Amino acid sequence: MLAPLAGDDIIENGWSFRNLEKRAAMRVLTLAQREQFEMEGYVVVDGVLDPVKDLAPVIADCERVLDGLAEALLRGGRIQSTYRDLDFAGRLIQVCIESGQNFWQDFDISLPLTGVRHDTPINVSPAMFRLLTSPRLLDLVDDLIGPEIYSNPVQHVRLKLPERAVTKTGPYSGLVSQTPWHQDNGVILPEGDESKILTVWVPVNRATIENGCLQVFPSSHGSGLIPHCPVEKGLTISDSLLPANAPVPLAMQPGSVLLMTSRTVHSSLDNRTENEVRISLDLRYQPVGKPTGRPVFPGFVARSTACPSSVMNDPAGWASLWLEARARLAEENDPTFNRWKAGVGVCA
Ligand SMILES: O=C(O)CCC(=O)C(=O)O
Ligand SMILES: [Fe+2]
Repeated sequence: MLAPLAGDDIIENGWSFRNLEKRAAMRVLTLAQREQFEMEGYVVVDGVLDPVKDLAPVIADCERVLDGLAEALLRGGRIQSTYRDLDFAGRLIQVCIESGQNFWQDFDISLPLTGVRHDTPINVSPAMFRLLTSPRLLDLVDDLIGPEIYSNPVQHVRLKLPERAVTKTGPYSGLVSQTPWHQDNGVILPEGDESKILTVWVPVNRATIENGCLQVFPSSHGSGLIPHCPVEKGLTISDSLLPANAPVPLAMQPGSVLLMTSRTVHSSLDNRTENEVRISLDLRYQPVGKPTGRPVFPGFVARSTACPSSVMNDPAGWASLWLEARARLAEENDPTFNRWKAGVGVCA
């Protein structure tokens, strides 16, 4: 509880009127939004981020990564031009189709779960750090989990490609295509089960039913962790264990944010467009001091009133944490990231 400020009018439970007003002013979610989150396990909050101030730098950063990729591919004779005149989506699609490759890892803000090498690309850039630590996002998180906020390392940048640009042979990742039904709790180790990890899904451009927006089963978060099975795209819940109600697709505008509990069952649709790349970040935050469920990857304190000096403010410090993890993982055997085995129980 906040201590009353000197000179405040004290009311009987120890709160001052001024503090109560201050707390009310800090609330970001409306009562209806908070109720929806609690009852249905998710809520879309509009107008959280500023498309120009908060999201345009993320797109510019992806353009910078694509510049580097296109130049390297041109030098290697894999493409005929760097396609600098095309917009981001057109250029990425062209580069993928012509080179026959997809490039999720170059843009991502996490390492892969297997086969980390000393030169595995990871885009831990200042622009990405600024989005992860955006005060507007953290105010929203603060409203649900309180002011001691840890950035959980289960996080991604996803560039969902139209089907025609997804490679049919060679390496492939769920980060560029449809995501199967799962709970985020299903993709971490059991030690994080009670950590109250909040998923924050951020569309960077518009997410539509056509280009592969998310869909959720409302109120699917109440019955605990459902068994998941390893499949080509990662982990999924088998059809027979999916909730009986109807899923809801969540078309979203840039600036809006989806908040989900770690037990909410969700997936994403196929990108059925010809020319759109759905760009999004999925981030996770949890109270400080609890296991993340992915201990080999680094998180950081994003906000703290109890210990302000513990907060990571430096983009380079954040990048170093990931580069150190990469150096360590490149020398080790692949660690275990989840609890599910193919071919046993419901996965047999
Ligand atoms: O963006 C997607 O397609 C899937 C995202 C997801 O599963 C998540 O944010 O937890
Ligand atoms: Fe997810």
